Amino acid sequence: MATRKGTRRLEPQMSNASPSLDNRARTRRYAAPLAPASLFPGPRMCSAAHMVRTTAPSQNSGPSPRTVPLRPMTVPAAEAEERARSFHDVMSRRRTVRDFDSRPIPDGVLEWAVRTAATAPSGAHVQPWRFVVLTDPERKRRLRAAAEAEEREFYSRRASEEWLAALAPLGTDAHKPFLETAPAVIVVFEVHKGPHTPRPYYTKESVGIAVGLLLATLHQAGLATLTHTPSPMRFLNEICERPPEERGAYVVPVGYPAPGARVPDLVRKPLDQVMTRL
Ligand code: IYR
Repeated sequence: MATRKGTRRLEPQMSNASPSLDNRARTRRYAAPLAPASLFPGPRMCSAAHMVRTTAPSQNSGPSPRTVPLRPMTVPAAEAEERARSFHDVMSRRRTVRDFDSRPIPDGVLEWAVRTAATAPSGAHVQPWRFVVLTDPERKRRLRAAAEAEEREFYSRRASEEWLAALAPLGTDAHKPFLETAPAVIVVFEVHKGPHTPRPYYTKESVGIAVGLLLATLHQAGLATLTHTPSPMRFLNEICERPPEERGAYVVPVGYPAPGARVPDLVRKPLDQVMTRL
């Protein structure tokens, strides 16, 4: 089979492709449609540390992927638990915040957070995400007005009694002042197949992981976030000037919490309720 730059021959670790598929079958499965070559930049630009070979080149009779040396994290084993614990201590203080201060977000933070989000693994390395950062007050005002219109429908008609009961401990309603008071709102879109974009795979999983990294980075930088999910989200395309192949998935207000901000008294499940070892 001819080798072509840009042909997908790497398999992201999140793929559940059957290990029993032989290499030719995998190549067929992953070769079409072609991702733009720009998704697989040359070795010097490539930071795709999550990509792995399907086979070592010397044992592979078929085409082999372009590879670069892994830049492994070098954490001494004796420090691993402490590193994990200290990251947990930071992340365990993250809370969804609904009261924001007008204090501006320091320069560069949003860019680093989006860069970090965009390091997420994605199905076939398609990177099916777009982060639209809104800071213009008029744009945020329009966003709030449109989101509140959807939410009024949700709270008065669409939501089941069961759903409303589940939301009661959060104290949410159709009012979304944070969409204006937060100094920035990041609207996250899934990017589907379009005139200039390839078909994505595992889109929700990929974008969900990216948003997790976004929230973690912003929290680490001292900023508060809210993961807001108005439904339906089609109105986001017009406000964010995005084409129809992009679908709004998350609305993330970002900023410093208001002085004296309070959050619901929620308890996280302990380890034995979320982890099973076999
Ligand atoms: N989108 C509504 C309702 C809502 C739904 C869930 I699931 C939440 O965890 C919180 C709210 C709203 O934003 O109010």
